[in-house]
Formats: sequence, C-alpha cells, structure tokens
Amino acid sequence: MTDTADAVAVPGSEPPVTRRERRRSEAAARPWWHTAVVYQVYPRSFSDSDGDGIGDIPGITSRLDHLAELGVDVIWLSPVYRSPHDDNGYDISDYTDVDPAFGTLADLDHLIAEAAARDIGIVMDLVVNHTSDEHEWFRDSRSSADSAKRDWYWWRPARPGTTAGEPGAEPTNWGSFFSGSAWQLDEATGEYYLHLFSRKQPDLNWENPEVRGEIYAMMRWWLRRGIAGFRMDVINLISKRLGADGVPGSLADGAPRADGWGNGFPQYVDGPRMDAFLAEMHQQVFDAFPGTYLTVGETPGVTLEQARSYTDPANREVDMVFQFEHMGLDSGVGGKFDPKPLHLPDLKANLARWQDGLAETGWNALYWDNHDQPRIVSRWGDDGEHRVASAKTLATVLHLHRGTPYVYQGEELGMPNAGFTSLAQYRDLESLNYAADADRLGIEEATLLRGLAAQSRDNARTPVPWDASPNAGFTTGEPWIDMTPGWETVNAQAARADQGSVFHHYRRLVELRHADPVVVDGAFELLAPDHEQLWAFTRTTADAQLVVVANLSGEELGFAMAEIGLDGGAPLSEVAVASHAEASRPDGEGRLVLRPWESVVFRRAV
Ligand code: ISL
Repeated sequence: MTDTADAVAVPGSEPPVTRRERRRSEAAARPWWHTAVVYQVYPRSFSDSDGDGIGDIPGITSRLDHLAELGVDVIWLSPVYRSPHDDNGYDISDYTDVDPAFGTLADLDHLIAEAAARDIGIVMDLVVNHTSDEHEWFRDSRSSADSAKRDWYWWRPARPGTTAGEPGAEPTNWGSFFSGSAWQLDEATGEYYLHLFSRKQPDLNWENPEVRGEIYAMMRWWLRRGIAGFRMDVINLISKRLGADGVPGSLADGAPRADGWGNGFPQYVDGPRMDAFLAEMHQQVFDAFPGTYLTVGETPGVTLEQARSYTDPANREVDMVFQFEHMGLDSGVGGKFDPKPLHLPDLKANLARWQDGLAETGWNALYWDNHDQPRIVSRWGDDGEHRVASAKTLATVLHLHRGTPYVYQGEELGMPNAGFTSLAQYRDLESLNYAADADRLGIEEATLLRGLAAQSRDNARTPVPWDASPNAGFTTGEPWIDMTPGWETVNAQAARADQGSVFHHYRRLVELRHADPVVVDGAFELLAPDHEQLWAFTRTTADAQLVVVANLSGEELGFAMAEIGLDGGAPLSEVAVASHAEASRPDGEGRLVLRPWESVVFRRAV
C-alpha cells in the first residue's frame, strides 16, 4: 500500500496527510521520556572509589560504561546532598551541597558531564516533604517559638487537658512511617513537631509561601547545573490538613494500625492543596527553562484517579508517579513484615488496571524494585534454580507494559535478597525500629528475622557486585553493609561476558523499546486474567502487534493460543525478545509449551 492510498483526513491539516506521516509527527511530538529507560543509582552501595566502604560519586562516574552498555537514558540518583544519614540521605541538611561521604559538587558536575557524553541524563532526588533536623531552617525554627522560621515546620502544643511529654499528649495519635509517634516533643519550647518519617526528618510546612519559594529556587539552581529532572520523594504528602489557612479539618486522630498508633493517611495523603502546589512548582521551576524535564512523583497510597489527575499533561503537574498498590499485594495481616504468597492474577489485574486507567490520559512509571523494596527475583521469582530465567521473565513482563520502566541497580544482574540471618547485619532504620518494637508487639525473634529477610529495605541496599575480586570490586575497604552472598558468580563482569545473562536480557529490552514504537505506544490488552501461571498480553498499534507470553512458574506450561483468545491473525513466527536462547514457538495446531519461567515476545503485522 502506498502512502497516498493510506491517506486519512486530519482535521486542520491541508492537504490531508498520510497515516504514516501522522504517526511520524506524533512520534516527533512525543515527550522524550516516553521512550526512555531510567536506572536508579543508590550511591552508598554503587561503587566506592576511596576505600572508605561507602559508595561515592567518582565511583559512579567510573562505572558509567556499564550503564551505557545497558543502554539506559537516565540515571535517577538517590540523594547525595549533605546529610547526617539518619535515613541514608533522605534527611537533608543542605540542598545545594554534596555530602563529603559522596564527594564534592565538582565531582557531581563531572558526573553530569560524563553522563551527558554518553547521552545519559541525571535526575536528582527531590526530598522536600521534610528536611533533616540538622538543616539550618529547622535549627532556626526550633530555637524559639518566636523564630521567624517557626512556621516553616509543623509545631503544635500538647493535646488539650494533657501535659506535654506524657503518653497520649501527642497532638494526634498518628504513627510515623518508621514506627512510633509522628510527633516529637521539643523540650526547649514544650511543643511537638510533626515528622511523618524519623524524628530526624521534620515535615516542612508547604502552606508557608517562603518555604515554597526557597524550594523552587533550589530546584532552579539544580536545573542550571544541567540535570534532566527530579524524582520527588513522597510528594503527595506535602499538603496536610492541620488546620492551616483555608484548609478544613485539623488534628484528627486516625484509625488504629497494627502497631497501635493511628493511621493519619486521610489527613496528609493527597491533601487539598496538592494540585495547586504542583502546578505552582511547574510554573515556577520547569516553565522557567527551555526543554522538557522528567518529573516522577513518589506517591504512597495514590489512587488511580489521583494519579490520572497528577499526570494529565493538561494539569502541568508531574509526568508520572510511582504507585504502590502492587507492592502491597503480598503484605499479610501484620503489614509488610508479615508477608503472604503472591496470587499472580492479583498482580496481573493490578497492573492491567493501571494500564487501562492511564491509557488515554497520563502515563505509567513501571517498577519492581527500588531502594525501599526487596529484590524482585527473590520476591516473586525464583532465586534458586531458576534465578536467571525468572529474573528475565519478570523483566520482560514489566518492560512490555506501557510506561517508563525503572531499573534499580543490581536488578539487571538478577541480584537476590541480602540473605541476612542475624539482626546485627541490618542497617536500615525502618528495620531496626521495627525490631526494637517487636517485643512490645509480641513478635518472636524467628518470625521477626523471617519478616526482615523477606521485606527489609536492606535487601536492596547491599553493594553492587562488579567482579570476583575481594568485596566484588565494590570497595577496597570494609563495605558499610554486608555483601549479598554469591557475588563470586553473580557480578557485572561475569554478566557482561555472558550473552545469556540477565544483564544482556535487560540490554535487549532497552534496545527493543528504543527501536520499536509498539513497545512505547501499543494499546495494552491482558489475556487469560485468571490464569495462575501464565502472564499473557498484547500491545497493538495500527500496524503491528506484540504478543507477550510468560510462564511465571517453575513448571512447564502448555496451552493453546485459542484458549487465551489468540486464534487467528498473522502467525507468531518472529521473536522480538525471549528469555531462552531457543525460544519456544507454537506448533502447527497453535499449541505452545513454555519451559519453567520462560517468556517470549512475538511480533507480527496487523
Ligand atoms: O519503604 C517504605 C515502606 O517500607 C515506604 O513506606 C517508604 O518509606 C515510603 O515509600 C517513602 O519513601 C521515601 O521517603 C522516605 C525514605 O526513607 C525512602 O527511602 C524514600 O524512598 C523518607 O524520605
């Protein structure tokens, strides 16, 4: 068929353009981050250049060729700002300087330049729901009730009729994300300050325009250094119902949680001024610069409806958000440290719901792992016999959904969980606080260790294994946290040398996304939703279709294409990417048998 025969009338265009031309111009109008793959670096554990056992910025720069070979477009850099490191850098004491443990601003400029030379942009982590209690703003704010910055944070007196400091005197019953109350009494003034995370992470008061002005100025300062955007930490918590001007409701207690504290979510998740704050930020920061930036909001508890509004381009708020619904599917009655087995249809249905929900408006961020989650191959794959195949297959299903995929360091190597067996090995404050609470909650040590081994954030925070030399080439010193066992064989050098490795599979997935517009644009349709081993779906554009079939089990899996709604159409003969060197294909009767944890992506014309 010629272009002319394919002509369609496009309103407002004269003369009518061809379908192919229209696709071309739509592709040109597509934001660059639609075709991008983002790689998250957790600096402390990536690569150590100076032998102090802590990863640093020169270490990252020295490993850029690994990322260039993988083909990723963007690095999301977890915090490298000055910090007392109560929460590994998510407690910031100076937003415009680099922590000495990680290097200097000059090192960071060098990283930005070296990454740019490889066509890789740097996205900074924006942590502005809270600062460190050692930030000068908070020092000033806490110095006296009359401080000019008092109102930059949330200070409240003890509950009426109580005495400050006594149990139950906290302004509300809200529990922090990291165990205990979300309020901390400050003896100097006898008032409490709000900290949704650790007590060293006081929440900023976004109602105060001076606070917002400082944050926007800081963001512009970073954009001027040549970064590609921001990942915004817990950004949907910045508008709070705390009796601020014009905000209804205040200081309401929340429903009890498993640990006895109250759940304050309704008072501070997606608060009344969220849209206004994000739109103002967009206008004050991103509109002030030419070019387009990647913005991704981390949004615990976000609903699909809220996400659609946050990511609707017409609202000019953020490009995409990290949703958490799928991360909760294996939480048991006691919460995340009391995990239960995953029921695969729930996971498929959840991601499909988000695909459908953001198909017309908005955009998805796709992830299995980050620095807060256990390793996906251990969580929902098989980190024993089928480690390689299951890591590849989990990668395939995720990357073939519509949205921007995020790869967390080490995920591309199929790294398993940390394998810690004693409490002394843990470093993360969330895990340590939980352990400290275990007695009070009546949790026995064996149960505690099982919960942590499955779900601790430290599972993702062990050093990246680079080669088979001591400490896997991560450091010449003592690593700040134990290595994940098995690095002698599971390491980047070995993976790069093996075309059948998880690394090369990720590389092929990235390459496919860059080469094939169906991966970016294709409409998503889930097949066989109730199947408990098979994850199958199609991605379809006007001229091509991808058929994804994945066996999410350690058993061989046979089925007829017709059974999953795939009768007819062009034959499935072209394999776009597959987990095994020799991909299984349907036989003459349309029956396909997949090996344990095998996945195949077929491509055909429509
Ligand atoms: O990790 C979690 C649960 O185990 C989440 O509740 C997590 O705390 C939440 O998603 C917010 O995460 C972000 O902000 C925190 C920081 O500790 C996390 O590392 C960060 O990703 C506070 O800044």
